[in-house]
Amino acid sequence: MMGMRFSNEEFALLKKSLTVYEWAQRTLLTKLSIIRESLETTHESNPIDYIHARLKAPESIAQKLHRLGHDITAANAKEHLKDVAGVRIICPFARDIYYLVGMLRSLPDTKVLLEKDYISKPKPSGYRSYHVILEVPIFHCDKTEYVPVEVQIRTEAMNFWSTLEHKARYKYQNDVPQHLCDALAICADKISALDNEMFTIHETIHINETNNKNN
Ligand code: 0O2
Repeated sequence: MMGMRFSNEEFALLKKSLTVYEWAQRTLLTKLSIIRESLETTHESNPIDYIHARLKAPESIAQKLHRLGHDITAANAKEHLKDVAGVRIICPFARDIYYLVGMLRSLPDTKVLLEKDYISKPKPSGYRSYHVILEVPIFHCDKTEYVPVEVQIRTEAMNFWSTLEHKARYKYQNDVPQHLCDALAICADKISALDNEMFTIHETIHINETNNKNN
């Protein structure tokens, strides 16, 4: 267990670098809240329901470094982990997720480092979400540093599933009994079907509204 923690010296270094991640996260959140407000005025229904942000806890950073086979140091966290700063965007429908990904790609001076589409290709667990790792420029101490922030974009239904599955993995320390894995995988498919059905209903309502306006 001791091997899975930062030494005091490394912990002090990590705390310093966490400040930079926090600045990057805050900068991105400001950009996203401006996008959200602007969409409020231009779209009939906002493609962003809400936004949640978290910095990975030092214990989780240590566990992930250990899992990946790296020494638990602040330098390794910086080099190997791209999700120390995380932002989660919850959208009404899957279509909105792809729309927002397009927006993230167009953000000026923010680079896209990596994209993972776990919606068109869900993980074997059933996990669905779209991940974009952005590099946010932060000017500090006379230089610009590009700081990674992982953005996870998903629907409320995908988030509901993911939260429960995460809880199961935490409770069983990543060794979730097979019958629960199977039940979760079935729920993931049902949730995806539900998302599609809700979207169809939404589109029907929208078409009827438009027809009524035109008549
Ligand atoms: P936390 O507590 O959310 O920060 P790896 O983590 O090794 O699978 P990688 O390359 O870091 O791989 O990124 P990946 O797989 O794209 O996903 C990283 C994050 O996505 C995870 O961070 C989770 O938040 C989420 N995620 C990915 N797969 C699953 C899954 O099957 N179930 C759930 N509930 N979430 C998932 P952390 O560090 O695991 O956890």
